[in-house]
Amino acid sequence: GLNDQEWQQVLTMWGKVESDLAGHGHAVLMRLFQDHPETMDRFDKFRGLKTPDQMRGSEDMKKHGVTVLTQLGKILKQKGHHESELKPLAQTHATKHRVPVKYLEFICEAIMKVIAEKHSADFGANCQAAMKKALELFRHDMASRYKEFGFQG
Ligand code: HE5
Repeated sequence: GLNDQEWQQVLTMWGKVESDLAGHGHAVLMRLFQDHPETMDRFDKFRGLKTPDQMRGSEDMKKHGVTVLTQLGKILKQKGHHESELKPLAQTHATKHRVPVKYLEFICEAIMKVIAEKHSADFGANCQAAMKKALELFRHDMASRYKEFGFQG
């Protein structure tokens, strides 16, 4: 797990993400789809988006970015005691959206990259390490839940 100081670093940084949740969320999805185009296949809604310009202009993508980061923020704020927030998320992602664990890793990488781009001055090595740990914990616990729902992911 993370210690108090690490959680504080994570949540302080998340406060900066929340200053423009839509901008960060949209950038995260753009980055995810650019680095790993196969992840787009999970989204019926985004199938028509072919070019970076179309993605940039998509209100649906912007909206979904807010949805994703809002939920992740709720989870991070539990500082590891996130069972009740995680369970419904794992359930839909395992049984309905069928999002493999690998894709969760990809989106966490995209989140790290977007924060690094937008907040380079405030995202030093310690803070990066803390955020990485928090996202790894999230993924690890999602993966264990996936197994309970019978999704090997
Ligand atoms: O499951 C839901 O609520 C519990 C529905 C809305 C929702 C989705 C849908 C939420 C709150 C999240 N995602 C949150 C979330 C946090 C983590 C970091 N997601 Zn989610 N997703 C939804 C992630 C990670 C993640 C990675 C990938 C590839 N997610 C996805 C994919 C994904 C899809 C396909 C959907 C349903 C389709 C949709 O809403 O498209 C606009």
